[in-house]
Amino acid sequence: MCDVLRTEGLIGGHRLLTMLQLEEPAKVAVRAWRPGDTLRRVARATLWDSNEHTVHIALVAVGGGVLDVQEAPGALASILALDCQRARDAVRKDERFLAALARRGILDIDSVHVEAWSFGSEVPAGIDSTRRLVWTPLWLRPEPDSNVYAHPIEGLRTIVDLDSCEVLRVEEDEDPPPIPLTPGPYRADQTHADVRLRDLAIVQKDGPSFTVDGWAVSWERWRLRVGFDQREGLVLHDVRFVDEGRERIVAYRMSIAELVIPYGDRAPGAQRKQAFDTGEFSLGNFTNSLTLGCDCLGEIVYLDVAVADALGNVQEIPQAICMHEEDHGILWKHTDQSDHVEVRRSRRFVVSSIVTVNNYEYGYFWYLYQDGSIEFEAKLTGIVLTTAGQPGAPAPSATEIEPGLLAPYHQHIFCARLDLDVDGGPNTLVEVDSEPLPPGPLNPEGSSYTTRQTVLARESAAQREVNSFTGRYWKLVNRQATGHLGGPVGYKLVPGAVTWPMALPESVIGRRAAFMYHHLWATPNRRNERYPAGEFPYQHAGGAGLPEWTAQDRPLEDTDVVLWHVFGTNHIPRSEDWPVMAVERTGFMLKPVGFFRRNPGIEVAPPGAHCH
Ligand SMILES: [Cu+2]
Repeated sequence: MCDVLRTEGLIGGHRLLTMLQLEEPAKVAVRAWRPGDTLRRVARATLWDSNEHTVHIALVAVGGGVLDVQEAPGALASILALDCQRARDAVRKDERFLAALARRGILDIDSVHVEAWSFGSEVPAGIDSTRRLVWTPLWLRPEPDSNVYAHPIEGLRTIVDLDSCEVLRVEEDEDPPPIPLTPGPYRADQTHADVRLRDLAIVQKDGPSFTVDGWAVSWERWRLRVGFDQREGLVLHDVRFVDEGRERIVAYRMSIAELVIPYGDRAPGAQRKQAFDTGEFSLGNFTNSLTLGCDCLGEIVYLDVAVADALGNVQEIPQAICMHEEDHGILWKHTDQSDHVEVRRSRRFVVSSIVTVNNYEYGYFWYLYQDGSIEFEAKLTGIVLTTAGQPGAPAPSATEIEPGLLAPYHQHIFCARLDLDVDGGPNTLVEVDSEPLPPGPLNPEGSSYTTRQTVLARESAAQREVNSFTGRYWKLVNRQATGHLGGPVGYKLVPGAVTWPMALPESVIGRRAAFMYHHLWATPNRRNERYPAGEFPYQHAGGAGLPEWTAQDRPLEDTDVVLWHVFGTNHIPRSEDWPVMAVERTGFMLKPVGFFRRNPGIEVAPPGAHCH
């Protein structure tokens, strides 16, 4: 693929490959496919010309030639590893920067950790706003194995043009706080951690209960295809459940389409901390190679993935996706009046991957359950971002975690793109609230309540927030497929930990990530509507993506509905998040509602010999 792009002169020199993705075929073509049919496989290459400042999208037939090249007017490419490297190299050689470090007594540039961060969209006066920029927060590395985040160098940063590699500004504040030199070690050889437990072995003497054929996975009654994308990372496709011998479709494609981290502190330069880890950094690039016994325990099957770099070199990431089974407590239990006990263990199937984006790790974990439920859980770990302040001074938007070492308040806001096809579709979106019946004949005792079900018939009506007072959930129903009592079959989206954006809607990040201001959006499925902040969020002023599409207010009833669920955490750091934070979780569940005749877990056999 990359060879074709190179031969055609589309990559090489100042022509860079920003991303190589599968151009997924139209759903109708996939649905019509039968074994033996050929379906043309096409790759989608996003190209950046750093001389011309243009983005082009090239479609390339797998094993064939270039099919199409189109310019994306006004777009800026996302940030590339090559960009970051060149920007850091330029900074490290800049005389003004070196002089500023020397004024702080730092003479060894190798002791300085420079990061290249996306810029937001607020370009300082005097800099051409059409340039593609990064800024560079700094940390000190006093020893080769130091935790650099313990030692932020506050009050000094640079702005670099990613394409010309010019250092455009060296920003230096007067009277900066001292560099904290408080400890931050977390490596075992530094901490000598010695709290130990006895061995815990996961033994599946007969092997795992799932089979893998390429990317197709079959476990228990679930059938699915696992996928990977350079931008979104882990993706699930074509998720089905075998019900009474019939494969029933639940989801066509599910991914985390955006992850944005707005910071809430006011240190100089802090207004730029609003990274779109998916849309600006292409999260899939940072996928870890996982290790058995550490990242994943038990009988593991791994999938390898590959990403292409800016020059079209393919880099394989072995063991990038982990698949395994977990015991998950009990699935159900009942002891009856005669003391007869029925109990079932719950086993869940886990597909996961972990990325490292600078200081943070994100684990994406999808779980399939034996009662027909699906869960997504993000696991947030790694090291909190740090800044420096005067020890003990008031810090209204940060936690002082060591004297003078500040962890600013911030939010991790995810947006899942859930292309569900409940029982094959078409689907209709319904909001369900529980509420007391009005006092009077309908509710004489005052304790009766009911559910109010509202069809969210258009895009404008489908921009919703959670409501824990009414136990609100949303369900996608298929009105053409009726369950055994005649009602439409459905799956419901059950929100878990959600947050609310603290940035004001009129702020830079409020405009750029306007999708944050609803927990639920719904759109009719369009192949080119893939990311909630738009296709090209890099330095984009905002308005693209969900706000733009849904302004059409398209009808949603009995159509191919895509749900966009916004969730995440508001991270007010604790001293216990330091020096590395224990996993924090956020996510959601999808549960069948009227989809099955009864609890699918009833078909699960008892535990057998182990139960005594
Ligand atoms: Cu955090």
